[in-house]
Amino acid sequence: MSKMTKLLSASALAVLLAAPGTALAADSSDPIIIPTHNWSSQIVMSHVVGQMFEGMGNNVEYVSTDSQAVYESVRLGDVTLELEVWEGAFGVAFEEALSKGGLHDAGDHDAVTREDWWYPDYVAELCPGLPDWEALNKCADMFATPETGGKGRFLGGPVDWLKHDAERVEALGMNFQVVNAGSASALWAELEAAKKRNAPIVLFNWTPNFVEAIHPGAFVEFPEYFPGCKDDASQGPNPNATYDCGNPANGYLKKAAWDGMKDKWPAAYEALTKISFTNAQIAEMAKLVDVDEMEPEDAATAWLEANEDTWKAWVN
Ligand code: TMO
Repeated sequence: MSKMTKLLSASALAVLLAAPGTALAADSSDPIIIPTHNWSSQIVMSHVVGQMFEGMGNNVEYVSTDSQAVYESVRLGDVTLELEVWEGAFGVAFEEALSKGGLHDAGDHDAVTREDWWYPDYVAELCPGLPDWEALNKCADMFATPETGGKGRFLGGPVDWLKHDAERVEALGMNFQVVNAGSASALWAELEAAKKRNAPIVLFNWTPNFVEAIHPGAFVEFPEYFPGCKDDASQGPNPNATYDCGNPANGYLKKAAWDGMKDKWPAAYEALTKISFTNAQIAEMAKLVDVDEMEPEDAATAWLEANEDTWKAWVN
């Protein structure tokens, strides 16, 4: 056996020893692919975690991805993980992908979430009986616009968020029409404009978000969410329809990972399972962009500098 061959077999052995699943395993130098979407906290959080991974010596790439289709991408390993799985908007897509296999639940954030129809405080004076949905429905004509004919306008988010507002309107027999905003910033612009004129508005909002620190308001109370609401017509107030309920008022916020992440990037995976952001931290991430007008990358760097005690515990 030549010296060269011996050397080669020694390095082959090292590779074997460092195989996935052993304590010696090092993260792959292939980039960890992090999907970003169209709301600020998710983009900032993605860069926060991406910069953490880079600090651990990993390579990271970001790819802007549809927020429903992303679960199929994680399942197939086209992207490596998802940092904000909101129960209200994405519970159905996430669980569908889970049942097909290829991705898994990588743990909950500390944050408790809610996503639903929402109005700024002064609207309660214009429409007595709020936050009850039936009271809102009685005021429907007040929310009408030329675009919606005689029906009230519900200003929904971009179409890749909640897919089933129209089904809910139908299931509950509401005199409303869903109009989707093109972007999150379009929602906030319409909110500001309505507020200046003291005009009725009901729009999609969520928590944690920067909005709660600036615009006092409340979620509309629909029939309470129950498991089965979204797939079993016989349950709920309308025995012939699904989606006859509100979104969960205490929804989860999960992380999801491609099954292959654990073996390919074990150290980053270990950190991912420990990551857990609070409501206040997520609202702050949104604020850095939506109020302070920072670029998401810079907001992430600023967040990491201000919160070392939080994240250093996750990467060691
Ligand atoms: C998906 N979102 C957090 C905007 O509701």
